[in-house]
Amino acid sequence: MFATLATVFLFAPAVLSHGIITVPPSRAIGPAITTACGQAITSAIKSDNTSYVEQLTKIASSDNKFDRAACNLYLCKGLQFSDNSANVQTWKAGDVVPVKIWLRIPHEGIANVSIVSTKQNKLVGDFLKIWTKAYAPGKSEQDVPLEQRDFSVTVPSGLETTCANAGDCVLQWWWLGTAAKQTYESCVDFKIAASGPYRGLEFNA
Ligand SMILES: [Cu+2]
Repeated sequence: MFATLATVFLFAPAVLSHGIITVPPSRAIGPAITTACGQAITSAIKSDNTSYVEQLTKIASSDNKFDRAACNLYLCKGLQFSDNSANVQTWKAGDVVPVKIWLRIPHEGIANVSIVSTKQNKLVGDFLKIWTKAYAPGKSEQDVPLEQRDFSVTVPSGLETTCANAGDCVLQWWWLGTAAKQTYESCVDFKIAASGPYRGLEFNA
């Protein structure tokens, strides 16, 4: 009985809260994240794929297989493109993309959705969505306004070069529970479709 309780407490932090993009499908674990981030990180995300970055950072600090250069926990929680290369969305400018967030347990704070260049871990263009306060209030998912967890974003123009190749850019949902001091990130891999074959002719005509 004590062993069972101990186990429950040991894993309790992993099941306290949290969130992830469920639509479109977001980055998941695979062999590459274990190579980059170590088995402890893979196991933690496997047991709770809605966990937060600060917790993963703590876990990484006690795993000597964690490779700081290869695993940036503040970019998609260290989840790797090569584990997700079969799961890439193809969009073009102006596409309206439905996004669903599973807010398993809320923490009130701030959030945004943006395009991030993965090589530089830098925002590309403007936020597609931004909540500067009152994001994810309450105690259960039902307390969170629907438009904070079920919304759409419009694919901006100007990404045709930067995001031409899968893996170069992600759609990132970022959430900080300001009181909880917990950061959540979830990433969707995408590429921008090449322009249609007649478009250049139309513009030149
Ligand atoms: Cu939490």
